[in-house]
Amino acid sequence: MSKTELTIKDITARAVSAPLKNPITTSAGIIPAAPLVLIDVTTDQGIIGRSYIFGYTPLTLRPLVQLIANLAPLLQGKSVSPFARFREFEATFRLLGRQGLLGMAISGLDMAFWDALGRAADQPVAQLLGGECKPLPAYDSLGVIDPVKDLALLENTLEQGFNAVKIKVGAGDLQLDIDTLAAVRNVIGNDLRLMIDYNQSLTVPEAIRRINRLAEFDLEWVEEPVPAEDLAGHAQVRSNCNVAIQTGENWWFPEDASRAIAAGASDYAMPDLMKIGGITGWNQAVAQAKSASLPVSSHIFVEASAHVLAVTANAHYLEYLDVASAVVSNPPQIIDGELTPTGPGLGMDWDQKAVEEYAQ
Ligand code: SMN
Ligand code: MG
Repeated sequence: MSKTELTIKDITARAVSAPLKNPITTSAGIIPAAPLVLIDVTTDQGIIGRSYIFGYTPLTLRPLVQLIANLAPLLQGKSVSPFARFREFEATFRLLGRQGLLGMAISGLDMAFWDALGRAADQPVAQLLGGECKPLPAYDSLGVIDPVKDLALLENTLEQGFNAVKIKVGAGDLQLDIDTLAAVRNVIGNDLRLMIDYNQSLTVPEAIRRINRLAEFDLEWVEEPVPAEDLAGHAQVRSNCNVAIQTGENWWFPEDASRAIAAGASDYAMPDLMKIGGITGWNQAVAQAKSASLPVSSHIFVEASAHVLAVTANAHYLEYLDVASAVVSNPPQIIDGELTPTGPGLGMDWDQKAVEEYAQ
């Protein structure tokens, strides 16, 4: 073991319900506050690595905390080597498989390991990986927009200098999508890039019908029009529409990226750090996306995503959907619609008072 190698001493996981600036509204339901598990990996050398994972529903919080606590004895005394731990997790859980809560826990631990390595080197993770901490183009990610009541949200998007915005659609019929997009374009004009996210709510024929009708709104991409696991369905939508199809937030580990790319399911890729296998899994997935010429955007996890996008060959957009700023003492700042990764590590520290206040 080299002199500078970090070793894992202990792991703690705490559940919080972090208030959001706006509830996350989707065609598949509303998330009123962010159900997060905060992970701290302490090392024998005194460095602490931090990350968080997003449970989607409060129902996952206790099981995730327990699962991470159960993983701790498997990790204690081992080196903070994300690559070695990633391979070991894959072998250890070969029979069970890594999808679901276990995959979220593994991915969260991987992010915390990278944070610890960055802190030990006193470097941002982006630099540790060989990249530069430069501003990255971001898009403002909004929920379902009421074409009358919610237009103030878009004014805020413009004030922050974003060049792109995403809204979630599919909560009603095609006419509601048309009314919403017309109202949104009316506020943002024709220069801003506009993405829409169906959150898997349509059938293949309905997706083809709607997307072709909505193409006049000059869409940057249409995200997950049909169920995420229906790769053939996404490929069918793609070949029948003239708008780029975006998927990836539900790819589990780099192997799912391979399957989606092989099926021709997507024009673009947006892996989620918590499902793709953390930073280690991200790097393996985006190498495939680059080879297949798929531009790569991120999915939530604003802080860590900025670091990995800095070393993603085909980087496209960072999704600005901030779920953790209520419990982070130094939340990421959008400047002129862009975000720059900050360190050391992933550049995130907990606001201890807020963590206690929102503890679950
Ligand atoms: C999303 C993000 C976070 C929670 C629910 C849904 C979404 C997105 O699909 O792409 O922003
Ligand atoms: Mg989405």
